[in-house]
Amino acid sequence: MPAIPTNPFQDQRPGTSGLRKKTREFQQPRYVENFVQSIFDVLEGDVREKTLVIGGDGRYYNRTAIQTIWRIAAGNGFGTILVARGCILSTPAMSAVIRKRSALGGLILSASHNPGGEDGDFGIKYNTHNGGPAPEAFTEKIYQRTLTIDRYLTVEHPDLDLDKEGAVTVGDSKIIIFDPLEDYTALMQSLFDFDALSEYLKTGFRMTFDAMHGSTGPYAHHIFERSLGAADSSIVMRGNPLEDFGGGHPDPNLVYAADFVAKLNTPDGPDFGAACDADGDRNMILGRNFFVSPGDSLAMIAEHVPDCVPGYRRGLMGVARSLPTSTAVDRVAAAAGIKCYETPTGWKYFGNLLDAGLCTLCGEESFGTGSSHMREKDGLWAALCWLSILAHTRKSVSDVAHDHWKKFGRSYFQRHDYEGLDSAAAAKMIEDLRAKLPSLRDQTLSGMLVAVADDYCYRDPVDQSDTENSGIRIVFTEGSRIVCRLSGTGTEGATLRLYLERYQKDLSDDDLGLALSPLSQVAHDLMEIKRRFGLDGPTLVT
Ligand code: G16
Repeated sequence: MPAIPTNPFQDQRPGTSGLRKKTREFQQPRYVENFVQSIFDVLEGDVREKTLVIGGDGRYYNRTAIQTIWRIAAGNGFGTILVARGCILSTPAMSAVIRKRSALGGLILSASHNPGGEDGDFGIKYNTHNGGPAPEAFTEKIYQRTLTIDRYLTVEHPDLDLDKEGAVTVGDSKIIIFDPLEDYTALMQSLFDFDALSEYLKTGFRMTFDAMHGSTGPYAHHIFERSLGAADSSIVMRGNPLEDFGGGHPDPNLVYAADFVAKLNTPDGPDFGAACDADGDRNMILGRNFFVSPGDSLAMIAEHVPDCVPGYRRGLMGVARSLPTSTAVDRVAAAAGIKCYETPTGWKYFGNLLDAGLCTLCGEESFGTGSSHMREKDGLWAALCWLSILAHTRKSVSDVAHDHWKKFGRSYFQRHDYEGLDSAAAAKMIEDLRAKLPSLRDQTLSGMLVAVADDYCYRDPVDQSDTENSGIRIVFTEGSRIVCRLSGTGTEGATLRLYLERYQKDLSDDDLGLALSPLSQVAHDLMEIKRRFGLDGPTLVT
């Protein structure tokens, strides 16, 4: 196999979820080759009998990179290389395929919810044998290898037709272009009662799904229209994958999916709406004139799925959420007598808990929800969970939420993002806040008594590994919290994420912004955001 000499790049350290950069950085000669070869160099054991899966979210440069990557995989001698037809494989579908076909791992080409195109973002993420994102220790090994790499292995072969299913043998490798919908759909059919959902969709109930021109469009058409037989063929909006996502920002939240939200916010709008990001792992849940915040969605799914979804009839083993995610699910866990784990940000931290059978459901404030059915968050699965809840209870989305709040109380929650900050100044702000933490304990801030002020350290209950500095938290005695950290997925400057939560046991219809303004003010003052960056408020609120 030809070994092509190369020189290392210094900037290939993976972040929260793989290596994400501007597309143009990935377009540099040997940039993709170096990173992919570094992954293969740190894999343990012989890959000749092993299977590798390759797919992406359909963004610009996917096809070019995939033609490069299958050749490097063949150059490294993988026995079987599975490439998704049309290069489209959502992140959850990748997880399903790896698990079902016992593959060694998979490469997902995506920058998730970040915009695509030549001036947009690109990314490569490696998922391991359990179908989940490579853990921190593994990504660090990859990074170390990128710093010393001096050659990559490849094969000489013309481009493959990536749109036609079939198989070709190159050297010792069999390359198979496969149907990306099959394994994922079968997995959903094994969990949900498709007959009941199909009946419900015939009762006049109206739903809509926004694929934001990312990878979930083909899955949504297949599942909602072909498998569930939804009569309304306009259920799926923006269902055709586009390399630039139609110029949009494929992030399903109130800001970037505003036109979708508007569709639900009309008197005769659909009863239920769900949207997914480009690679299909994030989701947003809406009712008519009603937004379900991600932490609430996790809690409500946890409350209902044992009754409403056949795949969870045996109950939940436990639940898990990342530190910044609202504590709503903690109360459902307490009522059910199961444990709730609090992890650092990043789906990779749920992997051990799920593998060890310690938890069944997990979720994050960043619009991610998932379960033990795979090792990624799964947007369409979340939509099917909600559809099942609505079909089973015959309630509206708003009634499901209000009934939940009546029973458990409500966590008012918002994330405030301050984007495009100078990286050094943002790091200094975090450092200064960290230094202040010991003096905050037992202090009263804006009438609230501080119970905990620290930088969260997580000890994985399975392998006992420690993850330090995973988010500064200031917790008040009455249950309110301020959590802050810098984003690990951005590609330009730094983004400060400020997570605000206020718990109220007795339901009131307080305005969300008003309910959280004392916390936001405390955070602003403590961090001196105005003095440091001249900003009066966040650039994005979700
Ligand atoms: C990734 C991770 C998530 C994480 C999110 C936010 O999501 O998979 O676990 O919550 O990033 O990360 P940050 O706050 O560091 O930007 P995705 O959907 O981008 O892959």
